[in-house]
Amino acid sequence: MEYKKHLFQTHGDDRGMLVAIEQLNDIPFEIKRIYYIYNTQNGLSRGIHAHKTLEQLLICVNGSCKLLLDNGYEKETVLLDQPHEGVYLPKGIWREMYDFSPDAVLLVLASELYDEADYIRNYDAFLAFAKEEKTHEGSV
Ligand code: T46
Repeated sequence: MEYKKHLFQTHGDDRGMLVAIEQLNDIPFEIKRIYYIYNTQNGLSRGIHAHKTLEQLLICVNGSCKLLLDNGYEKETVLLDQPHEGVYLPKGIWREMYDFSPDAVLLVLASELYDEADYIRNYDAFLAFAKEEKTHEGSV
């Protein structure tokens, strides 16, 4: 699977902890947008889509949640429960976020501004996209 876990350096002292993330140094893209998700209702899932071009880094800066990741060929589940751990998602990964703890804050760094046209929300359309991408990779 094409996602990548990043363990960021922590700067700790007797006051507590600090994590710094620099675009293109710590993550492979320029950050154009930041958003965060919190107060997620118990038992609900978010995401349930893929992106055509967007790259993102997800960090659960407080609490925990799970990610179900799917590239059209294989699926993996990732637990996010460390504020210094991020998951980089390239384009073309179907994602579902679920099992949010009540205190979960999911921070997302994104490579592009918000664009609804970049979303693939239909699973069959996503499978067709993944197949097309794989065919293209094979021909390069
Ligand atoms: C993703 C996962 C991890 C905006 O107006 N601007 C934004 O930048 C975003 C992200 C959302 N919105 C609006 C669009 C919807 O009316 O906020 C509302 C909720 O967005 P959405 O249902 O897409 O949220 P999630 O949690 O299902 O998905 C989000 C991101 O949209 C998506 O890119 O990968 O988090």
